Formats: sequence, structure tokens, C-alpha cells
Amino acid sequence: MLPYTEAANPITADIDISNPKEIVKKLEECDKEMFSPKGLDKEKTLFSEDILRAMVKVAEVAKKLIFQSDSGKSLIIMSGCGTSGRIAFMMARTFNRFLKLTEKKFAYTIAGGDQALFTSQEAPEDDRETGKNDLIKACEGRSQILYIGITCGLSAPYVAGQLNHCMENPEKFTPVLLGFNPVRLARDLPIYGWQKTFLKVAQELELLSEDDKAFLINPVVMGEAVTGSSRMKGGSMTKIILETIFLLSTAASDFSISECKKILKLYEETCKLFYESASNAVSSWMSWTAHSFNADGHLYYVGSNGAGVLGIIDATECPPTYGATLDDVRGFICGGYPEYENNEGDLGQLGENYRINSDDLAELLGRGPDAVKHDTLIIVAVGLTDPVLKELQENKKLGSSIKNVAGKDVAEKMKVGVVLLLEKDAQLPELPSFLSEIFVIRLPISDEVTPNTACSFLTSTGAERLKKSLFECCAKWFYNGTSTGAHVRKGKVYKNFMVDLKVSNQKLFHRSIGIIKRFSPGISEDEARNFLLRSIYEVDDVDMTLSSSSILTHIMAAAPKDKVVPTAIVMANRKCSFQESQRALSQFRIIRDALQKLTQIK
Ligand code: S6P
Repeated sequence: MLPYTEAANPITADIDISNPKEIVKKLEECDKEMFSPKGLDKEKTLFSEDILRAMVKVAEVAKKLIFQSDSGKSLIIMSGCGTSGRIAFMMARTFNRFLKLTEKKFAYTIAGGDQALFTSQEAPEDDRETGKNDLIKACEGRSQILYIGITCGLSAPYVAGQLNHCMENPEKFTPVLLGFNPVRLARDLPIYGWQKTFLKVAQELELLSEDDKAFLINPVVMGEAVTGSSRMKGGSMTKIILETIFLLSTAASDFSISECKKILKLYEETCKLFYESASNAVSSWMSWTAHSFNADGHLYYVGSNGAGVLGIIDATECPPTYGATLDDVRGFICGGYPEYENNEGDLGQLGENYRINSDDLAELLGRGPDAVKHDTLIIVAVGLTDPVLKELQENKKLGSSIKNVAGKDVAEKMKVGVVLLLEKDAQLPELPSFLSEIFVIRLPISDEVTPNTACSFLTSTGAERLKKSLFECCAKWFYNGTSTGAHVRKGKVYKNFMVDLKVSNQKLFHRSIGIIKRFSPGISEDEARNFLLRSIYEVDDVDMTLSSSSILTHIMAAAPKDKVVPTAIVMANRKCSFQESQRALSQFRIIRDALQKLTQIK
């Protein structure tokens, strides 16, 4: 059986031929599965007793570590690869800010280091030794550690190395595994230079969890809207679970399963309200962005605080998910690096794509109206005091540069708009007239669902923090929906698979074989692997030397190449040579059109 996180979701089987409104509807249905997946009687899901119990236990451990008297020695560290690592970073940032302690209590590690917060770094995901070393370094000087390893697929070797290190040092670490597959579906494939697989590590941890020496939080959330794209539900669920745990540990004097459930129910309600009030906004921005992409334009996001961070995260995920260029989608935050608060500080010297300040966006727009006329800019503001609104209202650097490109009375100009996330009764702020579109998303819609009323066990600052977190989720759903839908509309997705993926780590190597098999009727897994190798090495025969080389060798050969998987699919379907397949594909600009025409898949 395929792990749930790698399975195609029937809800989005025809997302590639859906219109924007239909796409949003499908995304909504998929997101709702986080809270109430259907037909899963035998699996643990978010509201299962075991999951809630584990969350409460972890919150108790966290609370002890944060507030105990020798607290200088304790640390809560979260870690992961790709989106999982980015959410780990965001949670550390959020709760360090919330606690305002002189000594930071929350930390993160991410495979590939801080560069991975801005550009995708897939290969380090497979490196369990570096995972272990990163953890050791991050924990220097601390003797009591709550470690939360996040891997949606229960598969990342980087996280396996860290979990294993925790289990070897139980006097120092309490390990937690957070992901979205049952243990039996954890990855059981060799990890380079190691005798253990992820499955083995997860089973050891499961055993320890029977005595509360480790914890397992792994509700099933069903397949992603775009198969395997764990930046979506996986990332959202990670954020929701971690925020719930840390709100309990930092802002509730007393808590049990019932309080945990109340917070989660607010997220569920927010998801429902978001789609009720934001579907039009998402489908409109999705269409405009697709229009930009088709004219070789770009999508920019700008926001502040958590909404700014999430815009940058969403942008960073587009190259690995959709083969987008680093410039296609970019995110910016008011205040830049000092606001971002990542471990390694300002990385702007690494290049254009590491410049994240809203002033950098202002400079980019300074190239003039003609240079950006095909682009789309979305300003996301949370509440009336959001600094990004000030930028606009007071005509600061960003505001005046936007006015310069969007305020002109010409037929073709940059599409600029604001998405305002406001409380139910908040008045609409005054905004400059050159902003062509203003969407308002109001939460909560009914009074019963405010954090203060539904979660009266939280301190008032805790309830405020929860409110911000709920708004942030809306911002995440908004960004994810817009960028996913725009890439779908651009023809990047075939059925609900991103077929033109980069074969740049073990997970993606195996996913590629699965995709080739699925779209090449009648071939076996071995044959699919063979076609993949033929495509990677640009040959028509795979000899023994090639076929027995390590997966690492294959990945290194494949990573710099384009259209590896589509080429293999066309070879398999048309029983043709590598050259013929490449020639056939080169007739098409859009991969989805190519596969529709060149294969027999219905
Ligand atoms: C996001 C994308 C990747 C994953 C990364 C870690 O859509 O799928 O960046 O975040 O591969 O995956 P996992 O399963 O260990 O969380």
C-alpha cells in the first residue's frame, strides 16, 4: 500500500481540467480532510484519542521545560526538511516572540541550513549524519531537550538520524515524531551508509511511546491535492498541531484533552469560514496569476509578521513543486531579515533570491511600469495595524513604488491588490485608489468562535496569539491556493500529478518510478525504473553497471536535467527511443498537453 502522503487524492483527480472556482472547491474539500477524513475507521486521525493524548503529553513536557527553574538548560527544538523544516523555523520564531524570554526556548534545524528557507535544497534531506550533527550543534549547552522531528511522509533520513540520536541519549532528549502516515507505512528503504530504515526508527520510537519516553503524533490527513505536495495539508497540519501544543504549554494554566480539542476545533471552524468567505478571492487571484505566468510575468507577495513569513515560504516551494524558476514567485516581508529572525541572519549577499525585504520589492518595482506590466502583486494584511498597510497609507518606499507602477492610466499594467484579513467588526481601512482589487476576509463570522470565548482557559495574550495563528492559517491557505491553482492553470499538472518533477532525492526518485508506472499502462515497477534510468542517462539500454549503481549516483545524474520523468513516460508509452521521445516532447510548451497527446492514458 502506498503511504497516505504519496497517494493520489480522488477529490482532485481532474483538477487539471477544472476552472478556478472548481479548483478552489477541490482544495477546500482536501483541506477539510485534515479535520474529518472520510472512511478511515482503522487509522488514527486528528481527533483520535491517541493523537490528542500524545499532544497533551508533549505540551506537558514543553511546559515543564519552559517554566522550570533551571530553564537555561532546556530547549525545545523542531526540525525537518523542505516545508517541514520551514514550519519548524516559523514555530520557533513565533513562540520565542510570544514568550519574550531573554534566553530563547525554541530552536529549529532544517536540512540544508538557512538557505533552505529561501531556495529548495532537496539532497540534504537524505543525509542522516548531517541531521544528527546539526542537532548536536543546536543543542550545545543544553541538557534537557524536547525534540520534535517533522516528516510528513515518515521518510526523511535527516530526521531519522536525529530521532535515532535522541533515542540513544534518553537522559537528555524526549523525542517526538510528527508526520501523517501510520508507522507501518513509514519508509522501509535503505538509508545511505546505515543499517536502519525510517520504518525501523519509527518502530523503535513507537515502542518507547508505550511508556511515554517518546511520542508519536501521526494523524492521517489523506492525499494532498497535488499528489505528494506536502507543503499544503502537511504544512498546515504541522502548523496547527505545533501551535496547539505550544499554546497549551505557554498560555493555559491547566489543560487536558478537552482543551486541546477546543483549540483544534477553532482551527477547523476557521478553515470552514475561510473557504466560505475567501473562495472568490482565491479563484480571482489564481486566474490573474495564471494570466501573468502565461505572459512570462511573475507573482509577488508582500506582508508582515507571520503572513510575510508564509508568503516567502509559499514562494520558495514553487520551484521544487512546479519546476518554477526562482523568479516566478517571490515573497517579501516588511522589515526584512531582522523581522525574519532566522539562525544565520541576513543571507542577502547570496543573491537576488535571498533578498526578502519589502524595500527590495520596492527596488524591483523601480524598474518601471513597463518592466512589471505582466506581473501580479498581492499584499496580504492581517488586522488594521499591519505594518504593510502603513507602507501603503503613508506612501512609504513600498507604497510609492507601487503607486508608480500601478497608478498609471494605461491599458496594461501590473495587477496589484490587497487581501485584508480582518475581525468581524473591524472597520475598513482607507486605502489608496491605485490598488485595483481589495478583498476582505472576515473572521470569525459568529461570536461563539472567538478564541476568547471558546478558549477561556487561555490567558488573554494566549487568546490573542491564537487569533493571529488562525489568521495566519488563512494566509497560508490563500497563498497555497493561489500558487497551486495558477500552476495548474498553466498546465504544470497532469491529472493531479506534478509529472515534471526534479529527481533530486530518494523520495523523489521513488515517486518518479511510481508516476512512470501509473502513466504507462501495463508496465511493471522494474520496467518503470528501467525507463527512468534510460531517461536519466539518455540511453536506450540500461547495462548492468548502470542498473546496479546506487540511487545516490542516479540522483546526482538526474538532478540537473529537465523533463526526465515526462521523457520516460513518452518512451514507455510509445515504445520509442530516448531521442524520439525528446523530439516529440519538444513540440509542446505545456507538459500536460504533451502527455495527453503522446500517451494513451485516459
Ligand atoms: C513540499 C515538498 C518538500 C517536503 C520535503 C520534506 O511540498 O513536498 O519540500 O516538504 O521533502 O518532506 P517530509 O515528508 O519529510 O515532510
